[in-house]
Amino acid sequence: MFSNASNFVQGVDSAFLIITAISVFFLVALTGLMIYFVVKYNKKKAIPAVQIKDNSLLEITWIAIPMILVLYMFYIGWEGFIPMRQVPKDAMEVTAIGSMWKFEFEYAGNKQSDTLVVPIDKAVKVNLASKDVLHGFSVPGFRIKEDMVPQKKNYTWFIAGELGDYDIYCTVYCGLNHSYMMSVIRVVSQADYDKWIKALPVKKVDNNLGLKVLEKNGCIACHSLDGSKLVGPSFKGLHGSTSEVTINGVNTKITVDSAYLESSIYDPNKEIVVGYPQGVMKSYKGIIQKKDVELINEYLKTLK
Ligand SMILES: [Cu+2]
Repeated sequence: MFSNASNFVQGVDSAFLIITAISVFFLVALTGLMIYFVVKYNKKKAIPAVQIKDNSLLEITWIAIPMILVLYMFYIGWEGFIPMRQVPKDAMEVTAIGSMWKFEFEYAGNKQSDTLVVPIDKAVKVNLASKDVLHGFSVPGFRIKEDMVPQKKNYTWFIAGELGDYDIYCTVYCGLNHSYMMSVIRVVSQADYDKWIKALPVKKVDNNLGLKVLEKNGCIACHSLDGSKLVGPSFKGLHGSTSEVTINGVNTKITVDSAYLESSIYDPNKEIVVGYPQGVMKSYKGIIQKKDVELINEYLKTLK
């Protein structure tokens, strides 16, 4: 009756079905009774109203039955939820990192992938982290959903029971391109997984200090490193390029050099690149030190 996509499908779906069935029963019963009384006690029939004295049996019944029902609904939810927080000791660990606006997955041995590939029938613990703002890690096919919170450790886990691809969505509104923040869990056989992980290249460790400053201050949430246009101009090829900026309402062509970049970090609204809105970026005076601005400049020179 239930899909075998993950070990949580049965618990979540049965709780959902039972709660839906109880709700539908009461919807039909209460609506039916309401219509019956409207007809039966219609004013045109002029049945005189009678005062009713308290009825203990009736009162106990209408308190006890709903109480048992809501406690039961709590219980089946609780029973389905508790295993989601209890990761088996032999689970394989992967770290999922959310950032504006993509998911990345880090495997042991400093390997990284955009798709979460996992072996079938094996417990997988997914450590959840965020580089910038709140993101969500939701896999509807597996019935799991957890937040990725900056500066906080969170996790989820599952055992995939069927081969195939399952969508991952970010379920926390995280800015402009939130709706594009998706990825896939690919469930493969253990042999295919071993082959895949072996072929996955080891991530190059980027020791560039300037990049670290940009990451730490959240700069690359708005300025891409690959040339794509986000909230602000991309950093790619920026250093040394010619740019048209608006200064006090007048458009001027300037060369992007270290001095211009420093002024853009400390006084971002003085010169606005044509085509971008005014007042979006705050000043980083007192937040990014001068020596760090120099590191940024050194890094941007390499980003051709
Ligand atoms: Cu997101």
